[in-house]
Amino acid sequence: MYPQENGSRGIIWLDGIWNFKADDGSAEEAHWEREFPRECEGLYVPASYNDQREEKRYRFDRMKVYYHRDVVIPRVYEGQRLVLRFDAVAHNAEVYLNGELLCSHRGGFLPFEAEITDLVRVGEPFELTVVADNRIDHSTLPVGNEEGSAFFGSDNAQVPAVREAKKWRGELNLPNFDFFNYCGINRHVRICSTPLHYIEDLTIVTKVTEREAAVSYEVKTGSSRIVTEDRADTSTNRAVSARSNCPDTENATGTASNDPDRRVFVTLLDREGAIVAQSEGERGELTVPEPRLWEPYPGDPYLYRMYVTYGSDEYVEEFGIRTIEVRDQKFLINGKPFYFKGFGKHEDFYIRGRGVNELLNVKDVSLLHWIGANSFRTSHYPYAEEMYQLCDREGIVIIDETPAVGIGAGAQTDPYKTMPIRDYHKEVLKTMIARDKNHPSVILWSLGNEPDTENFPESALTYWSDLYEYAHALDPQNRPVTFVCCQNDYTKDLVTRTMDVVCINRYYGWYNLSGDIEAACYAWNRELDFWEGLDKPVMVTEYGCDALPGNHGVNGEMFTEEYQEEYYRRIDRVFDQRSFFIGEHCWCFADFGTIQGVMRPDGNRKGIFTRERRPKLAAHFLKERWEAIPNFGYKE
Ligand code: BDP
Repeated sequence: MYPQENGSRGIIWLDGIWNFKADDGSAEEAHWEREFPRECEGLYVPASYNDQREEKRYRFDRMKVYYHRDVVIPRVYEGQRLVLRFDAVAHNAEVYLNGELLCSHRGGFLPFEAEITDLVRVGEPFELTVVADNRIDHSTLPVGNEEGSAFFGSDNAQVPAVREAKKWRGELNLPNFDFFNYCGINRHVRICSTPLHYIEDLTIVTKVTEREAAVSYEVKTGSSRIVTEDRADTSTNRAVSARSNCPDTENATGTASNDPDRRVFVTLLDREGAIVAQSEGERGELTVPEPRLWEPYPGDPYLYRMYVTYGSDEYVEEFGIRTIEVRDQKFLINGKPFYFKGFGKHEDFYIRGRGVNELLNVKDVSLLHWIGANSFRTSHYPYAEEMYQLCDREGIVIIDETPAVGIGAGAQTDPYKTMPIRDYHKEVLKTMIARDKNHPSVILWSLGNEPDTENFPESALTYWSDLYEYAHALDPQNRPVTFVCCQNDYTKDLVTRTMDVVCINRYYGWYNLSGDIEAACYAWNRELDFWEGLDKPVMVTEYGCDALPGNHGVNGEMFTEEYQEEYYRRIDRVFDQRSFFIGEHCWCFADFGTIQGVMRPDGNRKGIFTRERRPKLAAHFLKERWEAIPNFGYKE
């Protein structure tokens, strides 16, 4: 559950300057987790470490880095359950408390936590060390390239000297994806307090009938391990004093008890704070007469609040009432056909790298409103939770994507057989859905981006169908599920057509048919003829071209702002001719940092905005276009 500060819960923020040192090869032997070296630097958390200092290694090396700080928990937290929560550490992390391993975590984009109630004494400092590993390979998501070839390299392995040089160079950390591998403690670190018996999870599902909505909820409760575990052999004052605050330790089962002090009460409030309905018990259904539905901006993204109490614990969740359905080649929100206008994005900015950036989120959502967009995809990983909260509130629709990007290693090897990611991919999907399930802004799950589906179509079908079924089974709201198909031979691909929405990334007029927008339009038409024959709604989740800001030309050649503007203007006309075509996401919202390479002058420059968020020429065209396209009923 997202951390909350309220009458029963507190937060100790661990953001700020931490001690930092990159492994120089001696960390393991010298046990830096126990004995943090005195000679170290101060680095800011939360943010990627890569661009904070001028050290070349921080940008290029494959390595572990160590973070360290002292923490004191104020005495006012005595008797509370204490949990250390990391919103995201990229990619793999180990956390040590006073030199002892507390927990480890795989994957850089989802939260993890560990209870520390009985491991610390309030009022007394303890040491926290975090080891973050930036290494990517065939077992990680996103996938790293083990073949030693750069994503945007011009390496010609036919040349003997090149082959030899690569061998000589040895292991490099090479992404099999097009964004900079920003790493470290990228999101907030907090110690969160709750009462010893606490609300562990809340699931909300809404159903709308003609005049009312049924809001069903399920509350999971938990108990601190100091009251659930046999702690007879523990002699710390901490545990003893906590126990004495808890009269019924014998009854600590992890579910709500019959004790009237530990029952679940639920109150549903409207936006003004007026009580709409109330209930008691861990699960139930509340009725909202004449509900105000959550609608994407410029409609009203109306949010209700569910206030839950359990014993002395309380939690408030904002949620929306809205329906989602895919039917007759349409994507329906609240029963009305929705047209997606927007972008694929990145979490990316100067100096902070992939670090959580709420200020930038506000700016980006403001720019989405300005340009008339209504949606984006969290390409290519789950974003920081604060962004989803903002989008719930501002009425921006989200396609929520797992970090499964780069599954494919060339036509020779079947990635579904050689990459050990199947179970891990499922685990990531599960955690993402568990994290984001209550957000009204999330309307479609994306299982991954641009995997190989062409060279090993049968393997691919087995792999993705399994995940597709799993996502449907996991999501209490049963949202539609998709994955994003890359520019391959779509006639060979068997997977894309099995998804609820066909999502395609296409670069006609850029990587193919380069510089020829007329031919690009022709290719688009031919391909859309193919998709029209299937009974699925289709949208483009990426199309675009690099434009260097300030680079102009009367005849709009590649890399000019004019080319980018004309590309969108003409291709969008093709989309307008097709009724089953339900949306357009440009690639990309803003320029972003990526691995260096011959096609990447200072990053990927396909942004409609520059990296500092200034509009390029195409932004003005899109604004005019999108302001004239309504959210609903565009193709009616
Ligand atoms: C697509 C990828 C995206 C890239 C984009 C590009 O999904 O991550 O940044 O191409 O080449 O294939 O700009």
